Amino acid sequence: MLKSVPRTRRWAAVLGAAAVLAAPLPAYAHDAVLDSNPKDGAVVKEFPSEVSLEFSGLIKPDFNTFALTDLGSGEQILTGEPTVDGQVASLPVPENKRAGEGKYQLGYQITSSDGHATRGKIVFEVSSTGDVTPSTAKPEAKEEASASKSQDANADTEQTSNFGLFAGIAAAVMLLGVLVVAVKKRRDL
Ligand SMILES: [Cu+2]
Repeated sequence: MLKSVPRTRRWAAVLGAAAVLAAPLPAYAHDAVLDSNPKDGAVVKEFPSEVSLEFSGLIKPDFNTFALTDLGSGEQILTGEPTVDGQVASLPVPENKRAGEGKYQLGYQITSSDGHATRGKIVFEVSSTGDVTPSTAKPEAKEEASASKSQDANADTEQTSNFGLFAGIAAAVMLLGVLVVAVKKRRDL
């Protein structure tokens, strides 16, 4: 297959393979929620005046949304674009939006440091019985990659980029084969 290919083109392929292999691999680890206020699963006495999420990477400033939902009624209390400060995104809750006792969900979609949309939610409860801060509860961070399992329509971003990654690896492997053939041919000369 390579016999008809001019030598210079063969070496161009080899250089291409080297470039692909030398290129830094994209980060696999997407940003996750490290901490939040309120914490996921927490029971608080009063509705927080501000909700915030701390992510594992620097949040990109665009396309970030928070949504507070009353899980009892299903009603959305508040949506808005959070203020981003490094790894922390926060949204103030106006006094007239601070609801009473009940269970609430803070849903989020942020653009994580690798440029992918990251969605997820935390839940908390407002109850006069007192504060309970879960010690082991981890915020639920749902990356697009895992969301694809649940056939979520919005999971396209991650799948597309993963496909690009696999296509890149496949191309690198193919070009590596070209490199091996080229080296073998040289040795045979
Ligand atoms: Cu990602």
